[in-house]
Amino acid sequence: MSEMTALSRKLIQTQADTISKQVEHFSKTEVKCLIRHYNQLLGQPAVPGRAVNGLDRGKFRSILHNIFRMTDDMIMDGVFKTFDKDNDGYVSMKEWIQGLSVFLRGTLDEKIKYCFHVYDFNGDNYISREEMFRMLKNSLITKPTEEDPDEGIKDLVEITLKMMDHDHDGRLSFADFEKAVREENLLLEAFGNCLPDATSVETFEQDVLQEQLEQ
Ligand SMILES: [Ca+2]
Ligand SMILES: [Ca+2]
Repeated sequence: MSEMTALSRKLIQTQADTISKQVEHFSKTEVKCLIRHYNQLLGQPAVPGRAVNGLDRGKFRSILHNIFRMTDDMIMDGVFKTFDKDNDGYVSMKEWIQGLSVFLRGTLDEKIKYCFHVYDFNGDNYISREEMFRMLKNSLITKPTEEDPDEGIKDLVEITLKMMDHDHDGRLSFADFEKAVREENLLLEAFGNCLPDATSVETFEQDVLQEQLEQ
């Protein structure tokens, strides 16, 4: 074992000690696997003192696309914003692992908060008619033969509001969203897929989190 390897092992150990206290659902060993994987994704070791900011939007999107098979750019931007908690334009190691804990193993409560945040694009704590319209328009394939495809989407927004807007103020608060999803879990991803499908979660768990078994 070279000195460098011993040093980087020590560093990962220290990082894992800190991060595993700040995230739910992962053991310290799993956090170590996630750190190694994050370093691979980043393409260079995240050494303290060196200016490595994290995954930028472009890199983050291609990871979501390649690993979690997401395709919707608008939703992926919302996912980026949700992972990048301190809003510095980069997903740091800690932000990545915290985000993954909801992504891969989140409880329904955590997923409701996460999805609401993804869908609230301007961060004003409401999902507005305009935000719903943009997301639904973006995720639905409208037939080119339709005279005014926007009309159908507007109708869909109104139907959605009728279902989910419990206090009737024409927008969805977190309380509205939470109540609706608790009554009908399928509404969790009502405005677009922002969580990975079961198969890619399973593949990720096998490829990344069970890596230690071979070492
Ligand atoms: Ca950040
Ligand atoms: Ca909003």
